[in-house]
Formats: sequence, C-alpha cells, structure tokens
Amino acid sequence: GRIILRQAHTTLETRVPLLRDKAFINGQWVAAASGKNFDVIDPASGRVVGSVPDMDASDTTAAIQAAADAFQTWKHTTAKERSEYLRKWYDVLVKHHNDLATLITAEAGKPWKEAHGEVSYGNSFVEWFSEEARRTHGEILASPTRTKEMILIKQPIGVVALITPWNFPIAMITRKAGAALAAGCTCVVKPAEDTPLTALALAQLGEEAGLPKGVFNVVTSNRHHAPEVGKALCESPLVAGISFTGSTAVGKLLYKQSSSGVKRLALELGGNAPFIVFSSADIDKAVDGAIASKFRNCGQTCVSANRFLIQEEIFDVFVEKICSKINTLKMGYGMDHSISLGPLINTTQSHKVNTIVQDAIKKGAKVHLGAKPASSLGERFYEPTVLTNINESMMCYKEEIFGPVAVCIRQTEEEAMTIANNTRQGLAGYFFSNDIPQLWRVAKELAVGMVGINEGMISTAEAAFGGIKESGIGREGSHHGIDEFTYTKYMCFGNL
Ligand code: TXE
Repeated sequence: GRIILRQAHTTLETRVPLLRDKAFINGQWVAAASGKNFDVIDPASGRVVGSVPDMDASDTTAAIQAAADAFQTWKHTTAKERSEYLRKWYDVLVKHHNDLATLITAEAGKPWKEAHGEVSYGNSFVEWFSEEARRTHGEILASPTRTKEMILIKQPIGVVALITPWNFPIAMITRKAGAALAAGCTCVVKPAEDTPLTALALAQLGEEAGLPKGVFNVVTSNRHHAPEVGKALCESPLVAGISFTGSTAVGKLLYKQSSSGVKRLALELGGNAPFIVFSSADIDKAVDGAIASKFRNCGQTCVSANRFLIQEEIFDVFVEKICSKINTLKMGYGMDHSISLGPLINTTQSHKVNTIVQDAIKKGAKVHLGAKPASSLGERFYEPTVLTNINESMMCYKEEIFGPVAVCIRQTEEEAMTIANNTRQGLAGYFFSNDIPQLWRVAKELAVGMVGINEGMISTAEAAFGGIKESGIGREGSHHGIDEFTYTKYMCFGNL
C-alpha cells in the first residue's frame, strides 16, 4: 500500500493495501487512452483514497478485443483446468482477506465486521464455481430410432460484459466472474465508479494466481463515461452477453441497447422486499431478522426489507422493540470495530434517502426515530429511521429506499399478501410465522424470486439468487449461475 487513510474525528490510521492506479486489460496495467484519471473517495471522511483511469469507449473496445482473443484459448481449456485456475485465485484471495476487507471499508465505508463478511461471501463464489465448473455437463438423450444418437452439450457463450454496483464491491464481481470463467467465457468487468479499487485488487490477485491474460479485464470509468462504456459493451458484435447488477433504470437501458444483437442478458435490479410479521411469530426473532435485513450495509442491499408489514395485534410492540434495538447500533467510521452502521455511498444516495423520508413525512408519516442526516459525522451519514402511518401515495411504499429507513405498515392477515405483492418489483420477500400451513401458503403466494421464512439473511453461493417482474431476469450462484453463461448445443448423429 502507498497511502495512509486518516479518518476525520478519529485517531484511527489505516494503511490502504492493494492500491492500483491503472486498469487491467490483456494482462497489462494500463492508463486510459485519454490519460485521464478520477479520484475514489472514502465516503466516511470524504478523503481521496486512490485514483484510477477514467476510460471511455476506445479503451472498452481494446478490452473487448483482449477478451475475444483470450476466448480462443480459454474455451478449449478443460473444466478441470478452469476449476484449478479458480481454486488458485480463491487461495490467493483468502490469503489477502484482511487487505480486501480494509480496501472495502476504505472505498465503500462498510463497517469492518461487514467488510470481512463480504470478503468471505465474495470469495465463496470463486470457491463454489471452481467446484461447479467440473459439474457442468450435458445429457445423452434416449433416441427414438436405432439409427440416430442425440446428445446435448454445454458450451460457453463467449465474451461477457459484467457491469457491477458499489454495494458489494467484491461479491457482485465474483458472483458473475466466477460463473463466467467456470463456464469457459472471458470477461470485461466495468465496476461502479465508487468502488473500482476492489475490482482492480481482484485483478491483481487473479494475476498473482496465474489467470491467463485477457480472461479477466477491468475497465474503470467515472460516472459520466458509464453510458458510453455500457453502450460499447452492449453493441459490440464481439460481446455475447451482459450481466448487470444495479438500478432498474440502467437495467432497462441495457436491455434495449443489447436487443439489436439479441444478446444473452442477466439483470439483477432493485427490489422492494416485503417483510411480514404475523401474530404467531416469535417477535424477538422477527426483530433480529428485521435488523439484519434492513440495517446491513446501512440498508444498501437489493434484498433489504423495504416495507415491514406487521399484523395489527403485534404492531406497537414490534415498533417499540425495533426502535430499542436500533438504539444499540453505533454509527461511524468503519475501521472502528464497534461500528455497525456506516455512511451511505455518496451524496446522491444520502439525498435520495432524505427525499424519500421527507416525502413520507409531508404525506402524514409519523417519525419514531431519526429522519434526518447525521451531519455531525459527515454529509453521507443518515440517522437510522423508523416511520409509521404509511400510505400508498408515499415514495417509501413504492420505491427502493436503499438506506437505513424502516417503514412499518399495520395490516390484517388478509391485507398482507395484497400489500406485499402490490409492487412492480419482485426480488426478495420475508415473513415470520409459526403457523405451519401458513408457512407454505405464504411462501408460495409471494411474488418474488427469493423468500426468507423466519430468516432475514438468505444469500449464499449454493442458492439461486435473482428476481421476477422489474427486479430482473436470470439467476446467480448455484449451478443456475453457470447456465447464464452457457448455451445448450444439440448434436444429432445419424446413419448409425
Ligand atoms: O445505480 P446505477 P446507482 C439501486 C438503488 C440505488 C439506485 C441508484 O435503489 O439507490 O439503484 O444507484 C453503471 N450504462 N441499486 O446510481 O446507476 C454504474 O457505473 C452502463 C440497486 O449507483 O444503476 C455502475 O457500475 N452502465 C442495486 C452500475 O451501473 C451504467 C445496486 C450501477 O449503477 C450506466 C445499486 C449506463 N448508462 C443500485 N449508468 C442492486 N440491485 O443491488 C450507470 N452505469
């Protein structure tokens, strides 16, 4: 590491490791063709952590070409060889666990404990896909005639573009790249402008692990260049597929841009998760699940509970308990190990959260906690907030909040399902209940891709992650994650 990160208001000094100031294309560390760089900011202190190339369409084209060239060799590697490459990458990532966690805290503001959790979670995809690589195979069909034999084989689709967000700087990349490389694809990663340093660290550790040149390329670009980089990736005839995690608006744009080439597309977009607590539930467990789901990463996760639907008999006690639990959470700078709430990623996000909260208050919401920026800590911090008296006209009812705001709605059992499914998103849903027939009924009825039943934390490499409706298409993790990057080829052998 080369710089010392000093966080204002604290005496903590942290050396930021694995810092790179170049992008990674074709196994080379390169500057932008324009020569321009942009700064990466620690959202807690507002200080500059590092500086990376501000690349545009011409650099992107070079990265696509490198990935296309590398594909000619990578596609011929055996599944076992790819598995071994991924395993080596995993081993190097594990060796640098602390460095990666520190880097995440530095550029994303994530509390230390959570940053460590993310490194384990992010690395687990590389390990998982190194194992699954060897279990990706086709089928021999039962032939209807004696003169023909028929088989299905799985082949890699080619070069894939991976466009990722800032809320999980490692995991959103490894969940895609692990699957893509296991399938035999090569990739061009466009990380979020807020967290490019972690992406470059992944490339550096991949290089150390001996990944062949051109299979994993990272193009960094600032916000104003993201549209042209995205367009170049979607429109290049050399790119076979796009996997994107981010906002619904950008997801829809990529869907359109890649349609003329009829590209393979996986979209993991925003959610509006209902979190239902029925009166039979264990309320303390439900409150713990609610805290984990809502306040992890300060509410900046796509599977975060967005609306708490609490059955009327237990509404007041739930609100009281969640408020007292929130009061035990400490907010501040991530390197302080006692912190569990960090800043929001940037001022755009902290303004968005405040706009949603103020809109609710104007339309009659009652404030139990927070509802204002935590300005004494810095402009990106927002106080954990609890609101009740919610109605359908409020932004917080319809939109993904992406902040530490618990919106609590009083409901009867009959109303719960209607309210839960009354949204254009359908990523995750949660409910707490001890009524056995209700468990199965509600789990089936929720119009979402993932359900947590008496559980607030559901993501794991073994499971298929993804949504329905405007929350996206495709699945990540599990063996389904690899299917996004392969096509099934049917071969018919005749004249036998
Ligand atoms: O997302 P963007 P933002 C939601 C969440 C959040 C909102 C806005 O509600 O408040 O989106 O966040 C790249 N072509 N989620 O503005 O813009 C961008 O550079 C190609 C949910 O950060 O979608 C970054 O790499 N790429 C979500 C990535 O898209 C473009 C996680 C995500 O940024 C582009 C993040 C373009 N035209 C936000 N414009 C989740 N599903 O977890 C931007 N990008």
